[in-house]
Amino acid sequence: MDTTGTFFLPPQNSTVASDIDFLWDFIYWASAAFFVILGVAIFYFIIRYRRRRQGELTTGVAHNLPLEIAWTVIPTILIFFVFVWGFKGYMKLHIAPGDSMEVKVTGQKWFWSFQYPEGASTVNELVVPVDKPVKLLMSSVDVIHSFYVPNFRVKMDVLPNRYTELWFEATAVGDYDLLCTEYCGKGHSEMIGKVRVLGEREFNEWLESAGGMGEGMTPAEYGAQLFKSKACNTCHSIDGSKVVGPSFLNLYNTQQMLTNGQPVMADENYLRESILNPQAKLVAGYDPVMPSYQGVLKDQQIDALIAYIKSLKE
Ligand code: HEC
Ligand SMILES: [Cu+2]
Repeated sequence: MDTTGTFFLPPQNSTVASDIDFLWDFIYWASAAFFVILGVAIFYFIIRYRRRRQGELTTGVAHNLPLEIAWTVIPTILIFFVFVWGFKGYMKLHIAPGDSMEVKVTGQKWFWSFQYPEGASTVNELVVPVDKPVKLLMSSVDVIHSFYVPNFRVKMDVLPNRYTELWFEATAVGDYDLLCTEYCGKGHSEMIGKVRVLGEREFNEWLESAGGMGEGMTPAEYGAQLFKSKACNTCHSIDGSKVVGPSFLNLYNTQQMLTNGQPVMADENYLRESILNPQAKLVAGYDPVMPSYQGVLKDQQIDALIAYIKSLKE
């Protein structure tokens, strides 16, 4: 893929950019070529067939079938090519691949905000992984805005009371301009954001550390929410009653008896290990049925669950 900018636009950094530029260039150069051909022909005819003498008559040619056919068929073929190529590109641009990552975009006077399904949220900075399709579900809370990333060659209006969609797949790591291209009031020209494309690993690290998870909550409150949303509550109680697994009430910093007869202190490291590798230390009197949450919970979520367990004291 070409990574140098064109005369009109910055480098192509998405999977659709080269197709779009190709069609644009085709229309541009076809127009330029016909402009020159027609201009030259007009001047040639003006001079060649000018009236030289008083009373001179123009030649009697009124019709030329081959010429008529040529200037009907050639433009038709060109326009048909533009239509087919354009329609293919239109479909590609408007149907996001099924495995797209989805981000909710909100346009507002005069900034952009982004909400990730994992809970993170950012303002004026859309962080995405490279080489992965990203689908944006967009709406506005006030007037019409328009989401435009020149490097990706994608643009879509963002409307109040309705969702619009846009997708792209970035092909290079880097920071790209994000502009509002619908005049939306006095701060319109300040409505500038950035798309930050990261490598897959860096993106996952970013997502993990993005302060958005459990935003506005204390770690223990966020942990209480995860206790339900991650289904810990199907096997653990918080009122001291024994269910499938031990209760979390008064668990922190107490001695637990393991199946191998060894006592263990339920400190932070033990709680962490119990969540990531439950079979490593089995609590006496229980079956080894707890699933591992390795790869399911992010570090920050494990911290929140531990904070929640610590808060369950009588
Ligand atoms: C399918 C049932 C089940 C689910 C779901 C489950 N656990 Fe467990 N858990 C158990 C059982 C059974 C034990 C005791 C045996 C053992 O140590 O693995 C246990 C043990 C534990 C322990 C050690 C308790 C102690 O008394 O020492 C912790 C901490 C724990 N689970 C946390 C969690 C968290 C956090 C979640 C949710 C993210 C969760 N569990 C989901 C069944 C479950
Ligand atoms: Cu705007």
